[in-house]
Amino acid sequence: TYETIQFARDGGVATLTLNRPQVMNALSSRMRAEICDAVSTLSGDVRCLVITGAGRGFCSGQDLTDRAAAADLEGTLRDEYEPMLRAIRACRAPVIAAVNGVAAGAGANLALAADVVIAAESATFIQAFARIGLVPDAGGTFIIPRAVGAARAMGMMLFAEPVTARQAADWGLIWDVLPDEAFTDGVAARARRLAEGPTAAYRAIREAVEASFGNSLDAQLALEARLQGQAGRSADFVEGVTAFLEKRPARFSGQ
Ligand code: T3D
Repeated sequence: TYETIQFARDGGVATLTLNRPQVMNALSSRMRAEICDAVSTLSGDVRCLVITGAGRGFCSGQDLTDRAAAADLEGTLRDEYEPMLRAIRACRAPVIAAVNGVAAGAGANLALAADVVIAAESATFIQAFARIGLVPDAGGTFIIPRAVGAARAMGMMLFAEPVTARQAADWGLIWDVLPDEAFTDGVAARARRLAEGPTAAYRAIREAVEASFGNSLDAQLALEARLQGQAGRSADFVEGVTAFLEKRPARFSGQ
């Protein structure tokens, strides 16, 4: 059982809730280990993972209460943050970050590591690091410039001010914004939708998009051909085409 997160199942959807609301779900060492464990041991019948926060915040980043004296940040990143982020990027199921409130520092970048980010209208994203004399980490300097370009990435990182959910969506940093009152139901509907989808194809889509930033066109076309070869041999492709021809919704197994 977990101390710092809650983990719940509802059909094919698993929800991981960061659960230290008294500190805006700040990331402790224990929380990183628990996230890593929950994400990397997902059972095969989970077909969508939602990560969200308890209370009014999503995640305030590194727990600063144990950082007053100089700490081994390099070691913490390598041994604790990296495995957590890699576990999310390697998750068998598509990952939705449901950003219910402020996402600051590594908390923002944890959200941005998800496949799809959906934020409540009142949520904000803060690259808070420079406020305390640090450098954005947890993948932020990789993901953010690719998503929004260097000018906006630098502005976010140097000024370290809140970017609203609406602004983040307009910039292409996140996928969607929902009104606060429609957030829970809207996220649940989207999670169910992904949980009924072609899970293996979703993984291949993630692989292709991720690889695209480092690939030449030739290499990317070759990767697409290989991944499509795989998808073309899947049960879900047969079902997708059959359902289309029979004019009915597809019933994907995720295989
Ligand atoms: O290993 C390493 O250290 C390297 C890795 C670094 C990664 C990082 O993430 S560095 C960046 C760390 N995070 C921050 O700098 C953000 C700090 N928090 C804030 O700026 C603000 O709290 C928020 C913008 C997130 C929210 O502001 P607000 O006004 O809505 O709430 P609040 O009153 O500031 O926070 C509520 C409580 O949570 C408060 O405690 P209190 O006064 O009720 O007892 C606050 O101290 C606590 N809290 C918020 N963030 C953290 C925290 N406690 C510990 N660590 C936090 N990160």
